[in-house]
Amino acid sequence: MSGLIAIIIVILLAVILVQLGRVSDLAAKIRGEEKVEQQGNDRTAFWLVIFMIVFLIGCVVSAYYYKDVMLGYGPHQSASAHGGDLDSLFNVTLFFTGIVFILTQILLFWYSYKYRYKKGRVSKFFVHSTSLEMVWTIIPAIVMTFLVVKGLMVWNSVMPDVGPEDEVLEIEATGYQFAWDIRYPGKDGQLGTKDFTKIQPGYNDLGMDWNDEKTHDDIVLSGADIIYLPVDTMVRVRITSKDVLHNFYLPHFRVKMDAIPGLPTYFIFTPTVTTEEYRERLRDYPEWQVPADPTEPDGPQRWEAFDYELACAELCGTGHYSMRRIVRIVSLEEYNEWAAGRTSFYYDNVRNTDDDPFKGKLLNSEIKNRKRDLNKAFNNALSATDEAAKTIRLEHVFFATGSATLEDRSKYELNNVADLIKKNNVTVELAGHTDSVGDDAGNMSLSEARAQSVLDYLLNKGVSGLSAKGYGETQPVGDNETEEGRAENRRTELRIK
Ligand SMILES: [Cu+2]
Repeated sequence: MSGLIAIIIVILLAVILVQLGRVSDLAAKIRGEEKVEQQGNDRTAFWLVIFMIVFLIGCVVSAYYYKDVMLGYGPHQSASAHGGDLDSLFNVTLFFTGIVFILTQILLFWYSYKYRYKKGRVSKFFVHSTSLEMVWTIIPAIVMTFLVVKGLMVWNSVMPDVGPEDEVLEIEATGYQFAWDIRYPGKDGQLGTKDFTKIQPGYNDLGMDWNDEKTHDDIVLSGADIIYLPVDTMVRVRITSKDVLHNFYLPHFRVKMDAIPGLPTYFIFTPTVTTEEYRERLRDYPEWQVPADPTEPDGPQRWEAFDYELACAELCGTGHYSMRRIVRIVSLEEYNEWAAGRTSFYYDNVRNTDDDPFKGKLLNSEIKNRKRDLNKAFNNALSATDEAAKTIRLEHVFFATGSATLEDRSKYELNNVADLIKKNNVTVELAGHTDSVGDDAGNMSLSEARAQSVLDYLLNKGVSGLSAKGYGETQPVGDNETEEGRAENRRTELRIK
C-alpha cells in the first residue's frame, strides 16, 4: 500500500513539473524569451549543485549506515582462511573506484554549473594538451596495475593445488538436477577411482570402480542434507556434475567453483570458524536477535538457527533453488566421530552382489584361487613333520590399525579356514605376530588379543579344538627395518598340532 502511494506521489510530482514548464513557457512569451531563458539556466545549474551535495552526502552516510551488510564486515566476515584476502581485494577495489566515483560526480555537476549557457560566451578550443594526456593515462595505469597485481597475488594464494606436504581432507561433490552427492574418503583417507562406464543409475550413480580397494570404505551421502567438515583442516573439494552446469558455492567461506560435466574442477579452503562460533558472532547484531520463524515469536532466534549453506550458483533448471544444503563446521573430534558413524557405500550396497568384482570372496583378483591354495597349504601342513611346515600364514586376515578388531573382509578367509578345520578334525593353534614398532609388552598383548579375536570368530563358526597365543615381535620373518619386512611380520598364523 505504501509502495502504491509512493508511486502516485512520484507521478503527481512529474505532472506538477510538466505544468511548471508550461507556465514558464507562457511567461517567456509574455516577458520576452531571452531573459527568461537565462533565469531558467541559472536556476537549473544551481539546483544541480544542490543535488550533487545532497547526493554525495547521502552516499557517504548510507555507506556508513550500511557498513555491516558489506562483505568482510560485521556479521559478514568470512569463515575461511583465504576469505579475508578476497574481502580485502573487494575493499581495495571499492576504495579506488570510490575515489573516481566521487571526483567524476563533482566534476560533472560543477562543470554543468560553471559552464552553463551565457550569452556571448565562446568555448575554448585547443588541439592538443600533452600534460592532460599524461594525467589521464598515467594515473589510471598506475591504479589499474596495482589492482591487477594485487588481484593476481590473491588469485595465486586462493587457487593453488595441494602440495605434497599438506595434510588435506579430500571430498567430492557431484552436482545434478537438483541435489548434490558428497563422497568422503573412509579410513584410508583417499577417495577411490571412478570410471564413467561403471555408472548405473540408482545403483552406482557415481561410477565408483569396485576393483579399486580405495573405493570400498568411501562414504557417499546421496543427495546430502548436511555436509560435515572439520574446522582448521584443509579441505580439497573435487567438483563435478552429472548433467548440466552447476556451481559449488559456499558463500561464507568465499568458495565458488563451476561444476562441469566431464571437466573435473576443485577448490581448496580451510574453514576457520565452527558453526557454533559463527552463531555466537551473529548474536551481537540486532537483526539476528529476532525469531527465526516470525509465526513463532518464542521459537529460536535467527542467530541460533543459523547454518552455513551450500548453494548452487548456476541457474541449472526449474529446481535450481532446491540445491541449497547445510554445511556444518565442527571440531576435528566431532567430525571423526561423525565419520566413524557412517558406513561405506560398498559394504552397504555392493558387497556380495553380482556387481561386486570379488563376489563376496577375497579382495585381490590375483588371489581369487585362494580357497584352492589354502586347501593345498592345509593338506601339506597335515602331512608335514617339522614344525615350520605345519604353519600356514593367513594371508587375508586384517585388523583395524592398532586394534584387535577384525575387518569385515577377513571373514572370507576365516570361513574357509573354519571349513577346513572342521572337515579335517584337527586341533589348531592361532598365533599372532607384530612388527617391532612400539614397545615389546604392547606388541605382545596386541598379538594375543588378535589371535584371540580370530579364535572367537572361528568359535562362532562352530569350530572347536582351538587355542590362541601371541608372540609379539619375537618371531620376525621379514626385516623390521623396511616397510615390506614389517608388513611380512604383521601376520596371523595357524599351526596344526
Ligand atoms: Cu544447480
